Amino acid sequence: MALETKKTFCRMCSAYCALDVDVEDEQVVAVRGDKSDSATGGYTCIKGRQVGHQLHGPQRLRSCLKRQADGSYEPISSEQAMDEIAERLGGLMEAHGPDAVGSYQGTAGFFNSATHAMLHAWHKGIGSSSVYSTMTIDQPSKIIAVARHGLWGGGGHTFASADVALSIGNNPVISGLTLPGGIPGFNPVKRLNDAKKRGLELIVIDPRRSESARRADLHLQIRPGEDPTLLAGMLRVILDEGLHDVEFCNEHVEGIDELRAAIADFTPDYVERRAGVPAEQMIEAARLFAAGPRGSASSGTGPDMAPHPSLTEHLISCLNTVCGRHNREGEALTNPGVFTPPLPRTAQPIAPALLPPFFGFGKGRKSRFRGLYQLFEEMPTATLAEEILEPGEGQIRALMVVGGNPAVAAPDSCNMIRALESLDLLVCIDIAMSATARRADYVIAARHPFEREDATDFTDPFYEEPYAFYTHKVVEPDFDVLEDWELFIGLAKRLGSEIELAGGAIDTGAGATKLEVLKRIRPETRVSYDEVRAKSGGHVYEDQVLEVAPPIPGIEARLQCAPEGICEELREVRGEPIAAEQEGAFTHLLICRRLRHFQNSVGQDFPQSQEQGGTTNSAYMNAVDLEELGIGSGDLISIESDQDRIVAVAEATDEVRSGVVSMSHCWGDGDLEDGDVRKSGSNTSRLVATDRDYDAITGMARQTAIPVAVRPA
Ligand SMILES: Nc1nc2c(c(=O)[nH]1)N[C@H]1C(S)=C(S)[C@@H](COP(=O)(O)OP(=O)(O)OC[C@H]3O[C@@H](n4cnc5c(=O)[nH]c(N)nc54)[C@H](O)[C@@H]3O)O[C@H]1N2
Ligand SMILES: Nc1nc2c(c(=O)[nH]1)N[C@H]1C(S)=C(S)[C@@H](COP(=O)(O)OP(=O)(O)OC[C@H]3O[C@@H](n4cnc5c(=O)[nH]c(N)nc54)[C@H](O)[C@@H]3O)O[C@H]1N2
Ligand code: SF4
Ligand SMILES: [Mo]
Repeated sequence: MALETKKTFCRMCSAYCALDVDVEDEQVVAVRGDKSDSATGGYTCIKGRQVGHQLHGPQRLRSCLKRQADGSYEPISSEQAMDEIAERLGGLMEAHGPDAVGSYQGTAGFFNSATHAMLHAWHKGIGSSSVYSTMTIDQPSKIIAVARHGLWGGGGHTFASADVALSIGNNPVISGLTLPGGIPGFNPVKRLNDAKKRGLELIVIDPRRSESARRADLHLQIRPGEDPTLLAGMLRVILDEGLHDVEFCNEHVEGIDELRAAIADFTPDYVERRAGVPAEQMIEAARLFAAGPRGSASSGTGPDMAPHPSLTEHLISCLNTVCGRHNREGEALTNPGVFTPPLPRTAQPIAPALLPPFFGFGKGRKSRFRGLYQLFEEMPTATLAEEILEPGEGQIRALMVVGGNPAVAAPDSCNMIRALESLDLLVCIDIAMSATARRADYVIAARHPFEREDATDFTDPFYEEPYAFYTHKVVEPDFDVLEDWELFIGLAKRLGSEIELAGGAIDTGAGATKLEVLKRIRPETRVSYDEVRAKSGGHVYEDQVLEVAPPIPGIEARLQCAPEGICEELREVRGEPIAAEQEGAFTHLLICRRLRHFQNSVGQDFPQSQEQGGTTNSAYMNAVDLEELGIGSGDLISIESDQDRIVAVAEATDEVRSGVVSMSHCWGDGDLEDGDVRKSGSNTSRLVATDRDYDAITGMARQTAIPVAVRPA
């Protein structure tokens, strides 16, 4: 067959780079960035360019598999697999109730436009609320911040129009992660360079001189985990010096005086002692940010994996609000969303009480652990292993893993592995034999993104323009695979349960096309799926740009600077001993990071990624520390936390200060013991405890700034 070039977008990370893909005989033979695409402009990374390997390489799952008594796997048809799985799920639910059936959705699940909604609808249909996802081991505190602070109807300042951007523990140059107002992950270097050319001042707060920090005008190299202290100090400077937007605050904000009192003791000297940022530098950053006049503070995973993440995120909201970084009446809302409902966007606060139930916390089903509750209609993932292992009412006995790899991703991963291995039934739908799949009773071969239709609905709010892309399939596999959500239709049909979506029920007997499913998930969109689907490639729907409307009269809401819990937690933080001044067994802090060549556990087996990025997740440390330990780059070290110990390969870097170890996650092949670290890396999640040092609202474990002792191995 002739060579054909097709347009699609990469779904390996949330940068969703637009691609031109050469296809011959249903094989991807070449992948290039689509230069004509207005969102990503031809940008791709080394991971995305190896998508052909991910699709057609020897590791690709080409059949569903069933685990045999001796631990080996035999191929099984998807129909037969669903028959058997449904039978076992039915039996377990009859014996133990529906909550005994749980699910965990991972990152790849979010990159399939239909999976998240279908998974939730399937769970509602069987009556089980045991839904878990990466949302609660990633940045749940961002949603909690909205729930406590409230939201501005007219949206916040975008990066494109910013004079200043404050980026806290976010490295979009590598991660591609876009957060509102932050450096866009879509073609990040170009967007950052363009912004700097027009005068943007970039402030980065990061313990590592990251690829983004290197490009900053001001880099505050904070001690890991001290963001609440530093941000409280910056807010104090802004409020003390009267640099805030007094008019906006008087009209729309509540609790500033209480906040002011709670941060009074976060003096520049205290911040310097505790967070390791020189007082003058902190003051300069506060003044620079407040000067604006446009621009936002935003954060990534760094501060959200550290202690007090929900407090940190609240302080970030406060920084934006007291500086009035919200669009006013008549200003342009450059991206109201394309796949969002056509609701009015008004210049007024939306009070927490008026937000949809999704934002609620501290209610719903109560976890059996740590007094935690359901969040975002899910249970907190930091409790999943315990919910599986602990006998009693609500114990999970069957788990469906969808586009995720909890064996290496979950906090306290050894406990997670024990939990996965103890299940009555583990089903994993994946495109390859992941560390989790290798423990499953049934492995369902999933459709690869290039074998699916998908839309940019997941990234819809994050573009700077009303951009959308609906991709058709690039290739059709000649083997038996399912889309993740087709598994749920198949199981619902066999169990006789329903799948009810916002726009109506799915006929589980007849099945549905992807387009039908998407329309039912989001029945009201600004631009219809049909219209977006009819276009080849990505498109900007310029007529969707809105002017922020006048406030709806009669709604008296204010943004909250001191909602319940905030001032108390600030005082708690202020009362803590200064970690840097304590003597103890733990001499270093291990921080999280992303690696250019790998996406969590994905890509560790890609040939070019291995060639350029290696086959391990090195422990990056300052050369002074290595010398003190008497070890060199490439030597094995032992890293011990109060939870566990791992072996890792040390690597010298001048990007972190003495006392810091920077190391990526999701490596190590799911070993309970030290595996071959040089060949498969080591799993930092083994060092993470779930039952100490967790966020009281989200249960988020301390996945960065982990106190560790480092020794030669
Ligand atoms: N210590 C520590 N722990 C962390 C983090 C950290 O920084 N430090 N980060 C946390 C964060 S932010 C996250 S998001 C999680 C990641 O947690 P997970 O999402 O659970 O981990 P991934 O490795 O991304 O798993 C993706 C899986 O999906 C599969 N896959 C790829 N494409 C498809 C597809 O199209 N369909 C299906 N069905 N499967 C597919 C891949 O083969 C892989 O097995 O880890 C968290 N854990
Ligand atoms: N190449 C690549 N891209 C990815 C991924 C990947 O694994 N590889 N994973 C994807 C996923 S699941 C996610 S959630 C996103 C995450 O996207 P980002 O949040 O941008 O992820 P990182 O690049 O790890 O950036 C986090 C930064 O926080 C810093 N940091 C660590 N601890 C602290 C702290 O205590 N305080 C502060 N202020 N900073 C701290 C780290 O040094 C690091 O530079 O990336 C996604 N994109
Ligand atoms: S940054 Fe790389 S992995 Fe992410 S979408 Fe773009 S090409 Fe794919
Ligand atoms: Mo993530």
